[in-house]
Amino acid sequence: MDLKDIDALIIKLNQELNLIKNAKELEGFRLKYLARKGELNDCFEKLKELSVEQKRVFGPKLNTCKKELEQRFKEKQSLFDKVTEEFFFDYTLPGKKKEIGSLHPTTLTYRHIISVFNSFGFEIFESNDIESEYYNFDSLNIEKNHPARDMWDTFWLDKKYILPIGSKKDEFKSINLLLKTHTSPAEMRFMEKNNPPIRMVNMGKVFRYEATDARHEFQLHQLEGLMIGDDISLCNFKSIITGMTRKIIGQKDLKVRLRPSYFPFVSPGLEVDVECFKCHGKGSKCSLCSNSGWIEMMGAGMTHPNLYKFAKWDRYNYQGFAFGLGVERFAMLKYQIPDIRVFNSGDLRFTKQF
Ligand code: FA5
Repeated sequence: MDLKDIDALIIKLNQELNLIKNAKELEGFRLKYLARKGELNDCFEKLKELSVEQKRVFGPKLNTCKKELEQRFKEKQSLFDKVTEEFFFDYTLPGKKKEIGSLHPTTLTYRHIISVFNSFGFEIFESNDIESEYYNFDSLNIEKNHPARDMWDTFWLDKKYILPIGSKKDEFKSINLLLKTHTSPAEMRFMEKNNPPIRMVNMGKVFRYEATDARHEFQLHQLEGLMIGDDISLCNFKSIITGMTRKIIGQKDLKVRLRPSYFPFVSPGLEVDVECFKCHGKGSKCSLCSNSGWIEMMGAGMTHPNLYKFAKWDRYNYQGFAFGLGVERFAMLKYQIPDIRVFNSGDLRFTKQF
């Protein structure tokens, strides 16, 4: 290597750098000279072949040359970045529209249902998704090993993962926990803290270990209602529930039917059905109502006096009714949605319609 060659290279590189007009050319320059396999690094490789005296002369010269070039490269690069930004910013383009979300139909429906009950003087009570076996079953008059427990296929929880903060491990060993299978545990939790007259609604997520179809989901929302006093009758229940269902759905002449059923925490027990909106009660080849012409909306009945004992009330001769309705079922009816599985699908084409 000749000292003159290096001087010539420095002059050549500076001239090339001056002529560069855009970021693309600048990148080409970097790859050709400054990159790891670039020509400037080749010069450093060649240094190894020189004598010690020559290295003392050429080494510092090459280093200074590289630093200067890198500095000028950076200056040019920041200039192009600025120019590119300004050049490509088109002030005439329309602005980006910010998407505004909307409420999920389940939320819209339960808010609507709650507001209707609220206007009738029902107070709102909140509860947890995780419940104990006692509140979900025992305190609702559902004895251990009673076949009625099979009505709710249960997700039991492994206690080792969910010990509440501050709990003593041994004390907790005796409590079986589960994802609540219905909102009825809220009845007992409320009754333990309040005395009649009672008018309460509770909204919650419930979980069931069961297969899905057009009417069934394994995670759904229920709304529990409880009204207890001295002379609340089944007639009161019928008129309140029929009136409210028609009001919530928005159809004055909606066909509502009460049918006998069994739940251990009510006596007598009932189920409330409405006419299927898909087949209009005809019940032929209908996947929604399984050809029955009716869709079940809620379980209900007159509160069982045993519950007053579990709540440790001073006397047990009160009368009242309770009900647990499926919020998604109400939403299906209100918005004519023929399959419950779309609610949790996360499909924006569905949710954007509300
Ligand atoms: C119950 O859960 C009782 N706790 C209701 C009750 C409350 C009875 C108070 C008496 C007194 P059932 O399992 O039938 O009952 O559910 C109540 C309602 O929730 C059903 O009528 C239906 O509207 C809805 N539902 C039940 N299971 C599902 C499911 N898998 N998917 C969607 N909705 C459901």
